[in-house]
Parts: sequence; structure tokens; C-alpha cells
Amino acid sequence: MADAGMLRFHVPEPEVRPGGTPDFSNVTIPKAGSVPRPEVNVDPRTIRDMAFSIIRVLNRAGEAVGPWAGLLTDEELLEGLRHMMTLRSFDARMQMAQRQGKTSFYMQHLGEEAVSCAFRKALQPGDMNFPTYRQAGLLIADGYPMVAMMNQIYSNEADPLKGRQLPIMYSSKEHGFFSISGNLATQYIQAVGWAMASAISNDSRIAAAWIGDGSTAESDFHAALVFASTYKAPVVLNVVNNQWAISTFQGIARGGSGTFAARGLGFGIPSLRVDGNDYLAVHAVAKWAIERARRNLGPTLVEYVTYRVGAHSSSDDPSAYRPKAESDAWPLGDPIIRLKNHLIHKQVWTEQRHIQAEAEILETVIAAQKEAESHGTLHAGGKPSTRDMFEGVYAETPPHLRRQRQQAGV
Ligand SMILES: Cc1ncc(C[n+]2csc(CCOP(=O)(O)OP(=O)(O)O)c2C)c(N)n1
Ligand SMILES: [Mg+2]
Repeated sequence: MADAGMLRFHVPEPEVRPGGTPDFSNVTIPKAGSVPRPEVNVDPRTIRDMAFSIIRVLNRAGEAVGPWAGLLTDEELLEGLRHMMTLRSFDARMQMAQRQGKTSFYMQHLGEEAVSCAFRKALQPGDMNFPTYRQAGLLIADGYPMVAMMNQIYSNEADPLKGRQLPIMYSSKEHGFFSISGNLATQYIQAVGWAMASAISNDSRIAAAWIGDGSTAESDFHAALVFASTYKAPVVLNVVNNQWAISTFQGIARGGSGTFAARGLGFGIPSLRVDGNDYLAVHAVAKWAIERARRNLGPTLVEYVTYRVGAHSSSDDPSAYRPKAESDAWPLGDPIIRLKNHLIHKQVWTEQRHIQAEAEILETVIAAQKEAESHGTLHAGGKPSTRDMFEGVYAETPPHLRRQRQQAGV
């Protein structure tokens, strides 16, 4: 006991640093189709091992296999592919627009497109997401106009939020997309509260909470689990584990719990892990969890195992903290390529049609961008009125704001 009396604390270290060889050998990937699909009213105590596995549908050959397969038609899968391709194309154009000085800030979804695009298709109109900045696929897959998203990014005269939010922090009640909070994790407990309110008012709409791996370290996450489990709130508790929280690897927030899903077990919440780069698996698990919420069976925690291929945001340079080739080494592949290969395997898609679709989608995105830019960009063209700053916050403008508005002459 040489150390008696000398206390230490432990700081988890990532496996690899820049310059090192990427290593994901510690990520255990179960075979596609190998995880059973329990009934939605299963006793949570009997499926605790699901918090340590990964539900997968698409195998390496591009086949959909196992008990979670078979929920989507070819048309729905083709539509899903189009949504993911649209999001990727949108991201590329907006990232470029940021570099051109047309907006101050942008955040991409590269590699994570399946999570939000597939989840949206499992929801019903009226359900409410409490998203983070990494779920724009919820809007794209619900048909929210790209022009409106771009107007928000440019904070121009047609910005639905009138320049009052950081670019990419969209909001659309009609599309079930609650205003994004820049203060991470606050939306998690709000989602549980919204779900409880929906139940209190005998409504049928459920809520979906969203959080990143790093943000689960915030106390709001844990408070949300307390309320969700105690009151069996009709909510799906989503954790998107994309391995990174800016420059902090997921091991810091995960700490001693084996997985993020395992955090739910102490609360008696059924907790699943799913291959976040597998459109079919994400959709099937989302459907399962959403059905549980809708049938008053309580919350489900879902961890999406994925990888943030791009930089955290337009202000970040990942080469400072992780090997450049790390995303290539990620064992779950790319969500678009995997769905594309599946559809080619099913003979409803071809390489040629894919290339053609890429070009068509890019054209649509560019057309939307032209339209948005006709309403202004960060430094050029139309802007929201200064007056907007004073409106839409209070039902009745308080005297001190009225005075300030008069002083500003608007
Ligand atoms: C309460 C709070 N703390 C810190 C930040 C700064 N911040 C913004 S994004 C981010 C990383 C979040 O990582 P994660 O939750 O894994 O989500 P990801 O970006 O990977 O999707 C941090 C620390 C913040 N916005 N709010
Ligand atoms: Mg993260």
C-alpha cells in the first residue's frame, strides 16, 4: 500500500492523438440482424443487455437482415436516401457560404445524416422534437423549405426568426422542431416537461428529446431522466454519440458507465443502442420507442452510435485533436453509401442514377440558395428591422423596452 494516503483522480484519455494510427478495435460491432426485437411492452429488466449491444439491420453485403428489418417500402427508402443526400448537399453549400463570408457560422452533419432523417419518418404530425444543432435532417425530412433555413442562416430580411438566433438554430412549430437552445442540454428536460403536459391535457402527441454525447454530462440530462422515469412521460430520449464533443472524446462524458445507453438502466428506462449510420436500423428503433411513448409505456433511451466526420463547426479544426484519417477508420461506414448499396442490391437504384440524383439535388440546393440570397446575406442586402429586436418576446412591451425602442428611433 505504497500509495496509502495519496489520493488520485482519473482523467480518461483518448486512444489516439493526432499523428497516431486511428484505432477503433475497442468498439464491438455485433453482426447485423443479431439483436432480437422485443415486444414494445417488454419488461425493461429483461432487456438490460440491449444497452451494451448495437442494433443493426444493413450488413456488409447491403442486405437488410434480422428482426428489425422490413418496415420500409422501396419508395420510402429511396425518399430517405434523397433526404440524406439533400442534407449533405445543403451542408456543403452552407459551409462554403460561411467561408465566403455570407454567414458568420455553420455546423454540418457529415456522417450523421441517417439519425435525424430516419427518426423524423417514424414520428407523426404534431409530435415535438427538442433538437440540438445537429438535427437539421428533422426539418429536411419533413419538407421544411430549404430557403427558410438559408434565410435563417443568413439572418436576412426573410429570416423567419428575424436575426434573433445564431445561424442554424432554426425553429418551426408546424414542423415539430422546438427552438434550439444554445445552452446545451436545457432542451432535454423541456422535452420531458412538454411530454408530461401533453399527457396531462389528454393529447396524443409525444416528444423527442435530443442531446449529444458530451452534453449528457450536464445535470439537465440527469434531471430529465428522473422526471421521465418517475412520471413515465411519453418521450423518446435520444443521445447522439458521435464520439466527439468539440475536442473532447466521448470517454470523458461517458466516464465509468459502459455506454451512454447504460445511463438509463439505473432509472429502469428501457435503453437501446443502435447503429446510427444505418438508416433502416435508426428508423426501426425510433418506431419502437415512439410506439412505447404513444402507448403510455413510458420513456425509452436510445443511443445512436455514429461518428462526426466533419469539424464540430465552422470555427473548429479537428486536426488539432484527432488523427486526420480517423473518420475513414470508423467501422460503421457512411450512412448514404450504405443505404445506396442496399438499394442497388435490391435493384431499385444504380450508381448512374445516384450520380444523376446528386447533380439534381445540388441544382435544387443552389436554386434555393439563389432565392435566399436575393433576400440578403450577412453583409449584403436586406436585413431584419431593428424594430424586430423589441417584438415577439413579451405579450405587452414593458415600459423600459418601449423607452429603448424610442431611443433607437424604430
Ligand atoms: C451549457 C453549455 N456548455 C458548453 C457549451 C459549448 N459547446 C457548444 S457545442 C459543445 C460540444 C457538445 O458536444 P456533444 O454534446 O457531443 O454534441 P455534438 O456537437 O457532438 O453534436 C460545447 C461544449 C454550450 N453551448 N453550452
Ligand atoms: Mg458529440
